[in-house]
Amino acid sequence: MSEKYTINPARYRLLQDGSGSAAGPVIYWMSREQRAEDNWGLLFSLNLALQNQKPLIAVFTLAGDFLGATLRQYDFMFGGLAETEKNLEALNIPFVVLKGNPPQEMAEFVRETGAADVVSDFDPLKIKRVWKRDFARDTKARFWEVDSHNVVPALHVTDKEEFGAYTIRPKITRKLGEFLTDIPAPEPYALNNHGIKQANNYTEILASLNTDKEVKPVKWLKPGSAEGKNNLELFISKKLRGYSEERNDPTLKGQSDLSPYFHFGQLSPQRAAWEAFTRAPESESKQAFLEELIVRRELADNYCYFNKKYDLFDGFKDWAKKTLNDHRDDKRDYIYNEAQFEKGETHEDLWNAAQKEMIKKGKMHGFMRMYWAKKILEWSESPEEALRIAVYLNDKYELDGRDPNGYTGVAWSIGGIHDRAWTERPVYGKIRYMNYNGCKRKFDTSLYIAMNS
Ligand code: FO1
Repeated sequence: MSEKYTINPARYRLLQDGSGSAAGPVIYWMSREQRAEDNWGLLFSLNLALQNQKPLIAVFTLAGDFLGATLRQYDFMFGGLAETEKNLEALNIPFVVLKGNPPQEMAEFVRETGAADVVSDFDPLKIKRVWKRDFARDTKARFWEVDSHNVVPALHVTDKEEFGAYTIRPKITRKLGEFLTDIPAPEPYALNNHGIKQANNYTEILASLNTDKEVKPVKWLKPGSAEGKNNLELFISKKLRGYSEERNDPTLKGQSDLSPYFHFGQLSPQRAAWEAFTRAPESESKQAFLEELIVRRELADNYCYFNKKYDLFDGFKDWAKKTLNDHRDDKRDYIYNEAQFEKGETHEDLWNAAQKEMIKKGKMHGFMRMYWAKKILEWSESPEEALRIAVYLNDKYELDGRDPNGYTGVAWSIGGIHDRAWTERPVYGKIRYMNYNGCKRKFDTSLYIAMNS
């Protein structure tokens, strides 16, 4: 189609054809990508609206209890949505927030407005796929999906679950020339005469949620697209050069701290990759950052999309299930329950410090998250219980919880997903082992403990 914004056709797909002839508006169903800029889903919606000379409305369906999210995550999310609403308004695009059961609310809104097209964000999480399935069954509108999260669209890279970074990396790398590009900026949409003037009161909405208010918002990281961009700029100009040495030292501030902005879609991973790729000098650190940002992140989406049991023991590979079963009855030196883990009351100061960092900061250092999850395997009564506790704590306290990256990280640590078999040992079997001395060799553990006690 004669499109104003050039979008690679591999980024979008028609989920369900519909009459499309309805006189109503185009709806962009914003969910994973909660931003006005660098958003292929929004640009695709603008192209549709322009082509069909229709109004365009952006809609966010608010689930009151999203996978156990607490005040901490909703506070960060609403901080970003309030800013995005203003950015959309500047584009003359109204932003409607619908509370209730998302697929039903969306189907109802489509009926009310007589919408012809609904555009959604690609998202591999089970909950989102259920929303889309239920919505599709209950609408006549044409229903699209756009991948605005992955540099190379997840369903274009491969059509199956990949074994590991080493198998997906070449499939991504050879397409980077085509997909790692700049992203056009949207222009104000003149055609909107919808009459919707809805200023959402996010303070009220937040207060109305019956979410766990014990997990307080974090203060050290401000939400929103502008702040996400600021942190990206800071990282590229100040931290990137030391990234490869410092990123695995939890006593340093070497990580990018961008994952909460990616998780809520306040910042586009492609924007981050493009800026780093075009502006940073060639270096090992730059390669390491792009590996994390592109290969590891896409591998996580690939795992969650193609393995529907991504947060279950049964989702592990046969070799891993066998080895963990072989050692199911091994004697555990220590056994803790969820509450003891949650309070950081184990015998080990290093593990307790990591748990305290998660509770206090809402973001445990990436290196420590691997060690932290592996010790939960070692000190739980079963691998299933370990997996459940790790996911529960990660999603309750981490700003970037409930994310494909998080589920994949826990499955790597406890179930050896994307990893290989190692020398067999008690409890772990052939799952890769990590220990205190390994941490001591990598960083100053007593400093880390002091920083997080
Ligand atoms: N996405 C939505 O479309 N609606 C919500 O109400 C919603 C709440 C929410 C709360 C915490 C959280 O960590 C994520 C939440 N998300 C919500 C999903 C988020 O936008 C991302 O799409 C996925 O979590 C990443 O795949």
